[in-house]
Amino acid sequence: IMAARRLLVDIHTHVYLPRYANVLRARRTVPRIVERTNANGSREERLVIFENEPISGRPVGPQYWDLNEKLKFMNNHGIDVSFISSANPWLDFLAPNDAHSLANELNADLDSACRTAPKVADNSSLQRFYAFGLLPLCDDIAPDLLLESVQQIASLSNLKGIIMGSRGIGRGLDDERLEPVWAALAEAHLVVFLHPHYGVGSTAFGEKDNGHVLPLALGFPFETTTAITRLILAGVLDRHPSLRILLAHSGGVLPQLSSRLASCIDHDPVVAGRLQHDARYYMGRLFYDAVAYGPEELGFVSDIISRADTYASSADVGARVGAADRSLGSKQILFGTDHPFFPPLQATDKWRSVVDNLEAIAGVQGWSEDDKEGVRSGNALRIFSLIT
Ligand code: 5CU
Repeated sequence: IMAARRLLVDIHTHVYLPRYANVLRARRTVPRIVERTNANGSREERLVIFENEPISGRPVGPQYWDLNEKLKFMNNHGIDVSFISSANPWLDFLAPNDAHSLANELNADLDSACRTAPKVADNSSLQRFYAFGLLPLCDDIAPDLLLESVQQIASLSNLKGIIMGSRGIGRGLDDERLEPVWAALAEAHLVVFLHPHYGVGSTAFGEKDNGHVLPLALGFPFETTTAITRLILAGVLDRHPSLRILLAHSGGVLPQLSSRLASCIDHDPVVAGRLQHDARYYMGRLFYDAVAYGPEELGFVSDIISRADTYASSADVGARVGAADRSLGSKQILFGTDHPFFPPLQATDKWRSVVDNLEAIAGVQGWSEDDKEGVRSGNALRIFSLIT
């Protein structure tokens, strides 16, 4: 237990653990790691994780699986603590039994990596690593196996939540079969880190080769937006009031579209009848990473969180005027890097993606220094119960 100030805590940072990388190396279809020989005869590993991605994929190396490299990156960027999570596409592509046993092993690997990593300081109880575990989410797995994994993760003290994609067990996050899983996660106080992989809208991306730009800049955030919206519309947040969900990439476009969503629901009595609150209320039930790259975006997300409570019931409508208090909203936003993705193209001391996100936090109008410290560290330490 220690003071929350002047630390930097990264809650969005990934790893392909060695055990998982070996699974990808053994595969002959996507997702996979392939080895190729370059023109100069050198051998290189390439990661291919997206359907329709050229087999050349992208270069990968120890940054992706060696946690000593993660520590070097953290030291270089002044990051004290990282909440590491497996990177996409997790276990989505496996058969249920394989997913279940691999989830078990990877969760144990993660816990042990956190336990054996250094402390933040000699006199600190805080570790450099905590982690989000994995549920064996794959098509049509028996929910009981998911519940077993929730129990395993809850029993591993360095795992503070789970990372999850948008597919659930094949039918998305509004699938009734997931109901006991939400209940178990809420009961175990595990945070669900919701993260995209598949993208949404690729049929509108056209013929031009824009590399990974459209899938990552638009497809990823639209996927997160669709997934969390379906979960909200299915009443999951109403039925599980203590379920905590952290949205990747600052919630995609959900904050921007929340009033439009509310209006569309208002005009659809069937959907409206399923929900206890105006859609804007649920914006305050969520947590958001600060991986937005701009101060205006972070400020806007905090406004949307701040005003959420004024939509708790229609009787509160009058309270809405002037209700946006950025400071309040900042308490649900947490710094992240997305390491090892978005590496610099040329050798450089600091990664541009990290610097951009730190500058964005520093530059939000209306956030006090305390609010900014909160986003950089205090919020994470509070939400993950590492400070009292
Ligand atoms: O660059 C990418 O492909 C990615 C990815 O796959 N996952 C992620 O979290 N960020 C970027």
